[in-house]
Amino acid sequence: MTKEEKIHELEVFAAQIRLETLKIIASRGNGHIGGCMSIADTLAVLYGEVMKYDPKNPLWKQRDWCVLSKGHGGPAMYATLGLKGFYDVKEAYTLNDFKTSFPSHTDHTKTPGVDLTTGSLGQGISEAVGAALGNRLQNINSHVFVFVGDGEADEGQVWEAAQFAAHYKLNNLIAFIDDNKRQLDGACEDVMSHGKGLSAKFDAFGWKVIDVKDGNDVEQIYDAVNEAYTEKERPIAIVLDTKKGKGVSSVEKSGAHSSHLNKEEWEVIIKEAQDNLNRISGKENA
Ligand SMILES: Cc1ncc(C[n+]2csc(CCOP(=O)(O)OP(=O)(O)O)c2C)c(N)n1
Repeated sequence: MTKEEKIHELEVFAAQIRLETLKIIASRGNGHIGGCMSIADTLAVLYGEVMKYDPKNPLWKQRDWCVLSKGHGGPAMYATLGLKGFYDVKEAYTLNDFKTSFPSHTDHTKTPGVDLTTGSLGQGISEAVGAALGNRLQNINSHVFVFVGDGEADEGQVWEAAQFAAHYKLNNLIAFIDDNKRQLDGACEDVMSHGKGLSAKFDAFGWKVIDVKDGNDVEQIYDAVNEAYTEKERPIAIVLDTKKGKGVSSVEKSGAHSSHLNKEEWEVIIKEAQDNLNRISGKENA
């Protein structure tokens, strides 16, 4: 397969993740569309190409790990894992129901393939750092990937984890910083500015930093991961310039953190995602 064909396959996968994520959230009626859509392309690159894992053996010791420190992106993770065969993706159409295996925030004890439990912002990156150190101490040759939100990066705990990871030279840890410029209450710049920016901060903490100009472009994300793999000493922060709600035009426009939609509104955005999938996969003219 050529690189061009692989990239196209990943674009299709990202569109499938978006569609399934929306169906999962729609089953509940409300949820974090914006923060799920901004990470769909990176999840597609990870689970479509980069990561080693076994859907039939989610706890395989040699696997790569993926931690959603911004745990409210759970539905995007459930769509990805379901599409890759960890379970039937339709099982996740029980989002947040009583006794469901698919809570709104990712929970290792409930969902096959979810590597760590997250949801209290700031904690997931600390858990990921521990996993990376633990895997290294066991001589496991793998990577731990972790998603951190730009709003989440207001949490002091993120920077304790960053300092620790640099000190222990955890080059098996790759953090994706979902720099979508928005958090729950509005623009990150207005709520709590990151000063010179998240790239400068991770650099100051001793990480290798890779800036991705379009964090919703699978090829740029894929190239960034390959560059990250060449780093021998430092943990790596891939700072993704993303769009909150990417692919859902109404949410892109509003920047909404959590969306409560009525039946008609759900139909409109699910149709948009289905149309996008058809267009990208080339089915619309078939
Ligand atoms: C410690 C903690 N405080 C508050 C929340 C509630 N909360 C959930 S998501 C969110 C905003 C996070 O913003 P960001 O990390 O930028 O996420 P994104 O915009 O990518 O969805 C907040 C405040 C939480 N989950 N944990």
